[in-house]
Amino acid sequence: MSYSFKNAIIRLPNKSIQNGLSSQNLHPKYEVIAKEHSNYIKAIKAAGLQIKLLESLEEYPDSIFVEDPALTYKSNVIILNPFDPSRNGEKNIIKNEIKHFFDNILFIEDGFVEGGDILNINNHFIIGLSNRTNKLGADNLSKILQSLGATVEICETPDDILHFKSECSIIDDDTILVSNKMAQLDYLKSHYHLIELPIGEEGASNALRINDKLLLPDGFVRAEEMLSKKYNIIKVKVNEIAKVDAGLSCMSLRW
Ligand code: CIR
Repeated sequence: MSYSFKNAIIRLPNKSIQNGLSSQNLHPKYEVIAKEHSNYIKAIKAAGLQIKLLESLEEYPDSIFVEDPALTYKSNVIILNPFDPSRNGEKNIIKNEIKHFFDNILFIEDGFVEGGDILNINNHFIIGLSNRTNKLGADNLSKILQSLGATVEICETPDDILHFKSECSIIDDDTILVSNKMAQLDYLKSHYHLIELPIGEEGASNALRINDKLLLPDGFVRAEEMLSKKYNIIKVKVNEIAKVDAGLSCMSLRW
């Protein structure tokens, strides 16, 4: 199952996060990020994962978002190629931190791909083309994943959504939680059961299913109402983290 995990890598927050990339030019406060991050760690532990904590990296403002420079699949780790120059160097650091946990390490050498654009459902991957992931990168990742036995579909990410997964998440084997914009994608509509969140609650669509728990961004009353009947929800506040366009999935790498 694509949400059955035992381990997670999480990077401790850095003070320079206040200068992280932000589409709205916002500057989150380190102290508030640190509090949200520490609650995030508690939630990941409550979902049953062993956590390997990585040292913070002041020279990379967005480096707590460890999902973007690497992808895990079975006993493999694929080092990706982040598009933004301020983030690209993260890949060389995480490579050395993560390689010991996997049998096989592979690399995207040409083209750009960020982990936020990769949705994994069992042995299938959807790669979203975005301002961060281009066709060359997606094609190269697709070749690697297929060589490992996976199937791949490449889709467009709707305009003005940073990453494909910014507004969708796997919450069951055949079920994807989506914002209204993501619900319009033909590929998703025709292949999966979609749970569409109301307009105004897009922020809840980057949820994180881990084992029998569903981590849900706090503050989305209707999303909670819709999901709490079926899912065992842990609410996690990410208001400050959202100022740098990030959410729950990007702060850990799971396997
Ligand atoms: C960035 O723009 O790269 C960071 N400020 C946010 C990255 C969020 N990553 C993700 O959703 N996978």
